[in-house]
Amino acid sequence: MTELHPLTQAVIDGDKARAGELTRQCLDDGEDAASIIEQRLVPGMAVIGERFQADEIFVPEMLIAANAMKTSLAILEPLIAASGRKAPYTAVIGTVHGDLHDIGKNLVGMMWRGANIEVIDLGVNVSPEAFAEAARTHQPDLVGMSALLTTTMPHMRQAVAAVKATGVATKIVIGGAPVTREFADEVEADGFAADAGAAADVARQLVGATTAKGEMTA
Ligand code: B1M
Repeated sequence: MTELHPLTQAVIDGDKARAGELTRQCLDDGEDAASIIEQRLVPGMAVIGERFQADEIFVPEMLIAANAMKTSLAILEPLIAASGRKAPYTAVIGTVHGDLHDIGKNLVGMMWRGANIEVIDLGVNVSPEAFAEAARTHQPDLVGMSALLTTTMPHMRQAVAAVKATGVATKIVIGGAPVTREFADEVEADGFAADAGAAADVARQLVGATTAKGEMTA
């Protein structure tokens, strides 16, 4: 088995202090911020996603890994912003109207960031109109919607319809504990993911299949 880079391993281990230290070391060694994200951090989150899907780890470990990656990103993002380089893909994400649950949505957002997608987080209780407005404003490659309550799933249907009505060429991914693939088909979402690891896979498939902005590296 190929040995992982120490920074990749630090993300997998959820070791925030080491992730920060190794990120600075990579920069000192002359690696550029975008390569550190693509070659060191993204592979770590990909491993985490696979382990989560295989039930080898659970939400706490995933959050801990996500926080280690956040520590590293906090160092790198200002450098990337200053260099004018952008992640090749953009997504907006939110929890639908009437729903205040955001832990799962935040995990999906983090996995998407880990897959080199810029994520604009609309927060919770997002109305169909607000999703549509965000689609018009940001022209994202992806729109992600999360719902945790059976009572808020109907708002998801309205939100999908509102985004489609804008005519923006984007792909809509939905998920959340009560959401099923059947429901996603019924409301004509483009993708469904049962968990955050699968959400990263679905995102890669959808943007990879429909845009020509570059290769996803995860
Ligand atoms: Co609420 N709650 N809650 N709650 N809550 C549930 C969801 C519930 C199942 C608990 C229960 O009764 N057993 C139940 C819903 C029943 C139903 O409708 N089927 C419920 C209820 C009823 C309520 C209230 C109505 C309670 C009340 O006030 N009477 C109320 C509603 C408030 C509102 O939203 N309007 C309420 C409130 C809350 C808190 C605020 C206290 C808190 C939320 C805090 C927060 O999110 N900041 C809360 C919590 C914590 C839960 C439970 C315990 C945990 C949810 C969670 O964070 N799970 C939950 C019971 C449970 O799930 N066991 C429950 C961890 C998280 C990582 O998983 O969010 O499923 P999850 O996300 C997963 C996947 O679903 C998927 O990936 C994630 C990672 O793998 N996923 C996506 C999620 N979004 C995705 C989007 C994608 C793709 C995948 O693409 C874009």
